[in-house]
Amino acid sequence: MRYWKTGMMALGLLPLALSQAFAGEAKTSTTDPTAQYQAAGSPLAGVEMHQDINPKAPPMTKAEFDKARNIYFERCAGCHGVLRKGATGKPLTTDKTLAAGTDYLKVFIKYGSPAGMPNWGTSGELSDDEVDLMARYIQQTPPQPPEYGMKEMKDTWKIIIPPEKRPTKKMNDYNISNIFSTTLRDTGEVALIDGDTKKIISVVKTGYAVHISRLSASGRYLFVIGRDAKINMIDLWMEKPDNVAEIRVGLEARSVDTSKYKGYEDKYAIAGSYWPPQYVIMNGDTLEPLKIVSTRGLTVDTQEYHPEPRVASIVASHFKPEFVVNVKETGKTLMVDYSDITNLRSTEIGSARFLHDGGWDSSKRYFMVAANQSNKIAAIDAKDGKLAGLVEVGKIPHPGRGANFEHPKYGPVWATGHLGDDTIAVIGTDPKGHKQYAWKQVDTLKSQGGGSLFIKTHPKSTHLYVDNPLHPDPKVSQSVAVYDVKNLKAGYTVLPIGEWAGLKDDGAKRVVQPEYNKAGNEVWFSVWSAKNKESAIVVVDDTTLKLKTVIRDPRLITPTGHFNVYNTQHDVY
Ligand code: DHE
Repeated sequence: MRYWKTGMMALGLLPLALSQAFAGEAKTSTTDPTAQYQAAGSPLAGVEMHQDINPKAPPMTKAEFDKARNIYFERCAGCHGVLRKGATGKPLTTDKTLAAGTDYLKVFIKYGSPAGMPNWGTSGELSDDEVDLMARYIQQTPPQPPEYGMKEMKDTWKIIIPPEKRPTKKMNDYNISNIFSTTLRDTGEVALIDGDTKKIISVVKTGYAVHISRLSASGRYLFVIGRDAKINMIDLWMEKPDNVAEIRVGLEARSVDTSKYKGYEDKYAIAGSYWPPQYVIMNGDTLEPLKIVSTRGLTVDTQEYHPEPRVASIVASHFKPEFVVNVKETGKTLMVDYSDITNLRSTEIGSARFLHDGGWDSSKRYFMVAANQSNKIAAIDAKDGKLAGLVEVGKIPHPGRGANFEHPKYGPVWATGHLGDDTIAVIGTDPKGHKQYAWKQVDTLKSQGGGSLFIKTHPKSTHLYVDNPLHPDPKVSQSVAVYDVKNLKAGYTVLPIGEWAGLKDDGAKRVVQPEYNKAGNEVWFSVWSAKNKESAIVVVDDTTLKLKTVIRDPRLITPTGHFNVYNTQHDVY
């Protein structure tokens, strides 16, 4: 609060036009959930980039420039974009920054802004010298990371075990449909955990700051993608499941999936990248890159060119041989028909900017995707290839894949929590049986608070779990709220998952991502602390809501997401 006042007093001394160019309505600090979420480091920090000299900008030595570039990609690029054209944060192009000048920019960086810019200086994250450095850096022409095409992909592509040398049947005794792939974020690995015995089967090396795991249609191959755009393909049939192929599809990425339509099972894989902004279709059993498509183009609303529209979530349609590719900055969903990749056809469905994460409704016909900074959920009809609805929800929806359940009054519904407020939006998804409620927010539940990332239920369960890992109060971030979907009015019960983990360390113990086992009677949570602190996985009995097991192991470093093979393979949530 004190910082806010000081910052605003300082901003108040600045020319009105300039403060308006950067201003907005709400204050953010570096501890705010949204700032924490989006300001994760980008692997582009270490990449050599082309640099133009800008004679109008304040001078910088090469060493200063390189240091500032690193800081920019570690703290700023997530919101302002690689080319600084603006993403969820304001544009920082030189026409704006040179006009603002060093002194103005320093105040801005140090104290933050009402529009959501964190207070990097007063929070202690950047020293005064670093604030000065960054103020000068953003007046330089943005350095451009290199493009990354077929040659670069092929140079990194490795078939570790060719398809003909792989097992012809399952060579282990694991119940592979109940294996969990747990992201070990900061070690660049996944832990494959036996869901029946709760023992770690193996820890497999993957990309940097590994992000998500997805399954092939058959459930045999596990695909893992790191933020450095490295994809690892793991064969679960091997005696000890391990990597059989790998590739780097770009310089920074978040999403991967595989073809699921009848007749195309395990045939193709697809990955989308943040940089360069493009997606690539690959061979499903070798990861050989086949077709790269750029996503640069025009925004859905003002229809202006955006040079850096990042590829966010991707899912495989169950209705057609299509991938559903969500492009963040342009606000467009591309239905990419993979039945003929030489003559690739794609239907472009416009909804709202900043498409991010999402999941299917219970019929798997409608993909519900969050346009996060637009505070909307778009319902994409995968059967008719069009926008079915665009629903206004709370502040910064973040569903993960969301939660489907039968509402006593509104019929089949899908729900999302929010990063920016304490609500859960419940949306009607049944245009046939409950037409008047379809694509409307029919109910709002109160949650423990903002900073929620994932919400989950299961067709066999009547419970709905909502995490809050980015809430500033540890009591909230270290616990989870559970609702009874048959009696939503009763509110929620809080499960102290962090405490149940029984860790001696004073780590952050952020409780993240509920994930059911195959049977739908257990729920797994990561208790996520820093790299140098102990973390754990807590398993809850879904019937009694009591602690079932804690998985503790020195190899479980920074566990975040976990993906049950069966539920991920079949989109059960
Ligand atoms: Fe994620 C999904 C992007 C930060 C854990 N994350 C996704 C998806 C995208 C995305 C586009 C959807 C993929 C899909 O379905 O194909 N995530 C981003 C970011 O850009 C962001 C904000 C910042 C960053 O620099 O990466 C970000 N994400 C995080 C985290 O800090 C989380 C909590 C911890 C971590 O491991 O990094 C995190 N994201 C996850 C998880 C999923 C995910 C667990 C998959 C959810 C699911 O149920 O499928």
